[in-house]
Amino acid sequence: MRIDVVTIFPEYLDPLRHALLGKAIEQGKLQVGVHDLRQWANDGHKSVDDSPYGGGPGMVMKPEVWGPALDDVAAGRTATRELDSSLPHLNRPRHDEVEGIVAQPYGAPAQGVAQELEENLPLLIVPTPAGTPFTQADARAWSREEHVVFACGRYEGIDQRVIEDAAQRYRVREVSIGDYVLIGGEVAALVISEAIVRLIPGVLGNQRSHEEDSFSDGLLEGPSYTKPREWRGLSVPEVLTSGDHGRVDRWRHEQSLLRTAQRRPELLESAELSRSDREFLEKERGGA
Ligand code: 6GU
Repeated sequence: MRIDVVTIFPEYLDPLRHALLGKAIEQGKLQVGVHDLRQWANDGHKSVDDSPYGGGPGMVMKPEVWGPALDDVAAGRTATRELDSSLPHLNRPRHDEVEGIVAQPYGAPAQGVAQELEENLPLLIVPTPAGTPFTQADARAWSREEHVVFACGRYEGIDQRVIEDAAQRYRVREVSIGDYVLIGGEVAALVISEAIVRLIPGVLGNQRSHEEDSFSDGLLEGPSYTKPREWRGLSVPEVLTSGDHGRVDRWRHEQSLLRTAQRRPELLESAELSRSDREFLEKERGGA
């Protein structure tokens, strides 16, 4: 996967080099480019925003700056700094060299079925509090993308024609990471990148830990414990030290149900609950 981020705060994206994402870069599973939007500014002041038509507070980001930026990034015409991993370089071959994968140009081919054209386009993610909610299902789907581009605007937004026009070169998604307002899309781009990259096969290393993630089955994960068995007068639940795997699995599932009912009751409506799950919750609700 390749991730490009266009932003007026490139340093804000430095965490992409660390920890899990840095490891993915080392493994050749991820390339990251961060691009300063001001490179595409076309006046002496390098201005990227202007006052909104129709009046009102704040500033709106200019189409004449964003348009060429997104054109260049879609076409791979960027001379900006590649983010290297912060981990020591391992000098491993990249996976596309090992597996003989040929790089695909992202420009529109001369012919082809409309749907195929659509499928070859890179994904443009525009973080905005006015977007559709970003979910684990999105993270799963996007972890299979070849080229993901983030357009980070300030919260007052980017001129909407930029988003409309970008649909000629990208599949465009305007998404929100929650019901609160951030100053700009940068932190959201970090959040979404981490959620996606950890699902690229081989990056997290442990398939089972994906399957047990909160949300994978529509429920929250229950509590976890490690040694020592007694700590500050608190004991680890007895079942976990019983060695009875069947009992452990059942207990963990019940803890998921209880926690979800308590903290995110709306999730239970769309979760696939068995008859015994429903009976368990009914009994708990009754305070039995
Ligand atoms: Cl994706 N962007 C911004 N700027 N603010 C947000 C957000 C995104 N999601 C919630 N608040």
